[in-house]
Amino acid sequence: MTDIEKAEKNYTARDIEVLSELEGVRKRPGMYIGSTNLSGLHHLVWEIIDNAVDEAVNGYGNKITVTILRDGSLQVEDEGRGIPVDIHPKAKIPAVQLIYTTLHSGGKFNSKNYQVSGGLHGVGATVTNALSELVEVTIYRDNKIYFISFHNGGQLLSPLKVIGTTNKHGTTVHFRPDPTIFPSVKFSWDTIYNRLEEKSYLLTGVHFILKDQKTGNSHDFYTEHGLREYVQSLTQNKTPLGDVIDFVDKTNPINVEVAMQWCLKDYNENILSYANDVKTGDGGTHEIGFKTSLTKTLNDWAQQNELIKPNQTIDGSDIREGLTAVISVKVPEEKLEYEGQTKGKLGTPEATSVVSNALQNFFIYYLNEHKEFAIDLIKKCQASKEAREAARKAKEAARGAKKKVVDYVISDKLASAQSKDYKNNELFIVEGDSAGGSAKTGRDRLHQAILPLRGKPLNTDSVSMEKIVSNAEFATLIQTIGAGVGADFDITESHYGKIIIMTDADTDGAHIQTLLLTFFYNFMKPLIDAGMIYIAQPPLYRVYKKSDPSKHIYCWDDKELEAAKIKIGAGYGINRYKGLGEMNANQLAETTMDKKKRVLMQVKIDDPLVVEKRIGILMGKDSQSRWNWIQENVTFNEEDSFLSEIEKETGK
Ligand code: 28F
Repeated sequence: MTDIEKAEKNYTARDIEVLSELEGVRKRPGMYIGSTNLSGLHHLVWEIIDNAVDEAVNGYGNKITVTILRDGSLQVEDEGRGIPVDIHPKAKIPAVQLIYTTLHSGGKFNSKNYQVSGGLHGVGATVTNALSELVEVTIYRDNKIYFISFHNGGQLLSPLKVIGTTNKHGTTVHFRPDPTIFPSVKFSWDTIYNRLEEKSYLLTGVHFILKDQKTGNSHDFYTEHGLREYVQSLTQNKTPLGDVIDFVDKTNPINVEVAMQWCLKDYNENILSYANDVKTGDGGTHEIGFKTSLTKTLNDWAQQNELIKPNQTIDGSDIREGLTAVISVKVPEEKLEYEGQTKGKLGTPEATSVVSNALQNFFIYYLNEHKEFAIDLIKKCQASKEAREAARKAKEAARGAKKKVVDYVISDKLASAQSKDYKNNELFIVEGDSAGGSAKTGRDRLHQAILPLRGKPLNTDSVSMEKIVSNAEFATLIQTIGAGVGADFDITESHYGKIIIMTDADTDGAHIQTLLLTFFYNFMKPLIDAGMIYIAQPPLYRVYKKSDPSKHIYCWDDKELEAAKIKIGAGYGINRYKGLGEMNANQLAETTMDKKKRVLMQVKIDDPLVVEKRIGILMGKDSQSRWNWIQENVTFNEEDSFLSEIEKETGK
């Protein structure tokens, strides 16, 4: 029998089955990690961290260290029991090899080893392995150091072996994502930093340490009072009404922990929820229990204490306006259910009543113990109701009697879209009159409206609603969008399906973008949540044939510039666009507005904690903390001080 025949014979059915499972993950990575962009790349990290977190949640180890190594690969270490290494009776391979090469082997289905686990139910390790070009697992248990490694998408490289003795216990996983799967394999310090910060709020008493070998940076996240500190960090730049209210209720197999705080001059409701330390961004049964119980409890208390008339009620949306709350439930494995495909929405039915009762019991007690606060809170809710009604009346009035005046204000600036098909209409907010003029000329008149902004809009962070609506630029913008503002904002009334911010690609333009985004975040946040806010990306360069300028290529970055020079060949010229005004109407339309050719960046909130803090620091009144943040996070280069003019290079 030849060597090849021998090798083939060795391939047991099992190996082929393992191959196909790993192959399956590599063929459709999106099914497991959502995408292969940077967010998908970091899912590999979350899976490994979640396995380490599961071990700590169950009481084994209180230190998890994440290191970005010099070569860009990543390492996660925990001080748990160490992944089991015993030979699995059926599969005839060590447990760790099973966990890293088969999809449904995590063993986390049976709750004997785990009370709660938030990961992809044990498939996380295999997914990370399948999508990595190298995975090395070092296990410290039973006074021995075990080592096993995989490469090329999860193929066994070095079978499990003992490489030393130790009195430590825990698991270390080092992995390098596969560059043939991920366009970028560059881990982001900020992304991992924010995730570990969030984990440390959810898991008190555990040190989450992040290190970067290249920069020498390191940070240790540790909280004693979890969610209370989480809410404090979310409201640090706001005007709090009362203290953070928090409680834990473990009287039920489903454990509940809530922290919440109301703030004034905040028109959003900021409710975050988690199930087994994994964010449930689409809410679910625990959030429903929280919201219904909060409304019922406050109304009952207000009635009992005769702070509202018998037939009067306080509206849930008025109660939740200005509320920052974090809800965290721990659901035993066998009760854990999700709605829909993602794990973003908790489906466990009894979580509703468990959270509802837990909140009601505590909140009634708290209100009785803090009558002053309760009265202020009810006043705040009534003020919210009045503000909402005032804003609605203003909107009705604007539509009614004073129609001409308002239309005059708008028409003076706005070049409106002819179509009434609001969903397909787009509003371009353009910096400056010259660009505004070109945009009006070059636009698709049926679906595209242009609102030129004169100068810099007002910084609206932590200013009152009155100041906003009396500011000409924002009053026009609010009327133009037509969906109200703040508490009265109703996204279904928006006159546009897309709102596109189009500014120069310079520091002034960037500043205007942040001022507009701050306004939308504070007063029309549903537009951001619905993904309706975009930033136009005008080209940076135009490379053209000097002898025949009709031959030209637009470029959006330096890589495209180099490619365009080659494509146009000898005798090329380059325009460097410093501002929209340097493009004529049809260049602007062709490159930045035409649906078929333009590049738009959609504004999304990946991490509410980051946005909340970032806006507070960058746009708030405390210039010292802004200065500190810029010192720590912004690297200025000479390019910023003078925008280098690209000379009209003669083609080489
Ligand atoms: C850096 C990443 O993955 N840590 C882990 C353990 C510990 C156990 C375990 C993991 C499969 C069948 C349960 C040990 N001793 N860090 C990690 N630490 N997995 S992953 O068990 C998986 C078993 O059921 C462990 C006793 N019970 C569980």
